[in-house]
Amino acid sequence: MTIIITAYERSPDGGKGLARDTRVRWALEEVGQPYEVRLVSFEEMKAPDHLAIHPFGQIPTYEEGSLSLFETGSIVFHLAEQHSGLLPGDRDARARAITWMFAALNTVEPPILELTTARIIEGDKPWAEERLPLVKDRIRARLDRLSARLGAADWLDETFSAGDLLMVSVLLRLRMSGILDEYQNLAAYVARGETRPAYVRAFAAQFAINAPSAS
Ligand code: GTB
Repeated sequence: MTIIITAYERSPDGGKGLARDTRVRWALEEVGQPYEVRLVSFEEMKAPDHLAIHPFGQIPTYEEGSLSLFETGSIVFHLAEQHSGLLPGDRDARARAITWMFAALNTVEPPILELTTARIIEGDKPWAEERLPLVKDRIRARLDRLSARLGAADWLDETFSAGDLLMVSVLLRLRMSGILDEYQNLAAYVARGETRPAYVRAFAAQFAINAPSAS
């Protein structure tokens, strides 16, 4: 069954791999599943055909025969359940890995997304400069705890899992801000994720479409 995902026709990040199709591509590469990509414009994302798959008109989506999914957490979880490589076999370790998936998306990602909102969407407001340090400190509050938990370990729970895939994907968004580099072990953790061959392939695939030089 051919797997088809959707991605931006041209991502606003110019190929930095920050749009959320990259984490789905990465998961597909980790579990060794070939896939095709349907590129969508901003107009197409809000058109009925796409809304039938993604009720909020976003990317990425995932199609596999009669199954359509949206939300990267759900897509990565589906892949991790269907194929080996992203969740441990041991029941308790598996539950902990799933817990880290939720922690990445529900606890760590929201304050990081606020930084984009504060900088880009609210950047021209008179109070924007005053708000920015508060937003950054809320991120640091999460990273302080995450850094303490990770310590000197390679991954969040012994072996690489879908929890790490999502956590690294979420943290990558922080690199440009300089906040990630305030935490040596988290910066090394993200770099470790980026050197995985599956990530390298996923990044290259999105870069081929989104790089400024791509036609
Ligand atoms: N919770 C959803 C999920 O995890 O799947 C969030 C999906 C989402 O926000 N998708 C974005 C989207 O479709 C694309 S990735 N936005 C259009 C809309 O909501 O109308 C977000 C994104 C965009 C651009 C950059 N960038 O340029 O750095 C980074 C991330």
